[in-house]
Amino acid sequence: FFASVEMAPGDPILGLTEAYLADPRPNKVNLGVGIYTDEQGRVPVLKAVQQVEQALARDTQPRGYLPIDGLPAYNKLSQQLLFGEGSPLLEAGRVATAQTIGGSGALRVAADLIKQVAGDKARIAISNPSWGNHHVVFRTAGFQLQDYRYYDDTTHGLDFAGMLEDLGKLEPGTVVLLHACCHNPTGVDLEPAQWAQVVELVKERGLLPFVDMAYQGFDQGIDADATAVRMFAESGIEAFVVASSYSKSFSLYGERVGVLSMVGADRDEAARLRSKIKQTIRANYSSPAAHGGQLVAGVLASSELRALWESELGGMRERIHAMRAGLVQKLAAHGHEFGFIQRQAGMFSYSGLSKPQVERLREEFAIYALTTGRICVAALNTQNLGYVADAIAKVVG
Ligand code: PLP
Ligand code: TYF
Repeated sequence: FFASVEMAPGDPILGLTEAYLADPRPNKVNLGVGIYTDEQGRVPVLKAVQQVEQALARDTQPRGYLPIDGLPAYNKLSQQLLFGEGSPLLEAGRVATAQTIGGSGALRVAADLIKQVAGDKARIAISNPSWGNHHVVFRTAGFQLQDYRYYDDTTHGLDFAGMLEDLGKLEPGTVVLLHACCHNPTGVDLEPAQWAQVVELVKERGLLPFVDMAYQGFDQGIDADATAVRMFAESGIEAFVVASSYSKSFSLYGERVGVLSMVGADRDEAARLRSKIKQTIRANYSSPAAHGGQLVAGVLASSELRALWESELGGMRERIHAMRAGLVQKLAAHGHEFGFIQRQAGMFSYSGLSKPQVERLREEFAIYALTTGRICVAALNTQNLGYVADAIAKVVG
């Protein structure tokens, strides 16, 4: 039966981690995968999360199924985090929200649902470049894919004119995938004034905005990083979609904690959307995982733990900023100008390193980065920073 099955290509990012793990050199550094590690090089367990976890372990709960759309408290608290407390959209009941299996699950559930509605006309425009799984998920769900210009490799910044021009040519009804903040893989984001222009264009042209927010709180803070979501909410646009993730912001990668929110024109449309979201989840995996959802909801529901989480999240954000500044400064001391790394945001930076330079980093220095030049600056710490900067200085000559 399976004799004709061909070998599928592996995930390039996760494959690089396998190579890193197998590397015996003691000074190795993994700047490949998008995982935040702390000063000791470990994936942190947040204190706020630990407290909820200990409470859950003390009063052992029965392990029933969650509802199809997840924990009600998780969904409600997530809505407030995304749209802001007292958001008129929430008051009007226009948002259908479900707990999903990571941000990836939110992307896939929404993709299946939108494909069902749009049929053969399902198209999506994705930034060039973007996270590779965006293409995989939407292509697999049956979408036609298009690129829009985004990154300018001469400035290591945004090609905003190109972006507007490309978005302005899309067929009405096209889905536009937008990274809310901390763009993966470039680290290049829009300023609020640029968001305002994109929101206006999307509205005029009748496109469906689909905001992917996997890094809320990793650049400037919970509210500032949600600027795009808040602007779409205030724009008068009738329909948009938000896929979000707590993998990074709660350091709960393996617990698969994500959120899908679909905004409809009114309460009735949102109720129909909610029914379709549930139908789609049922057809994929029945219901989400309980443990991670309880951890997040437990933190967000307690004002004390929420404050503790916000301060821990702030600590991660500040450490990333410090590592960006440190890398730029150390490279400058070698006579290399990398100031753009400090203008980029979040876990990633498109470093401008070429494929041969990245290969030299790996072969000569056991420093792993993606061949596109993407580095995860959240994997730098004061112990490996000097080594990485010296190595980069050597390969750029
Ligand atoms: N969207 C983007 C842009 C990402 O970088 C990631 C990365 O992990 C995700 C979505 C998916 O998040 P999750 O790990 O929660 O599925
Ligand atoms: O881009 C990254 O590194 C993260 C982690 O299939 C990731 O988003 C990478 C690949 C993948 C799933 C998650």
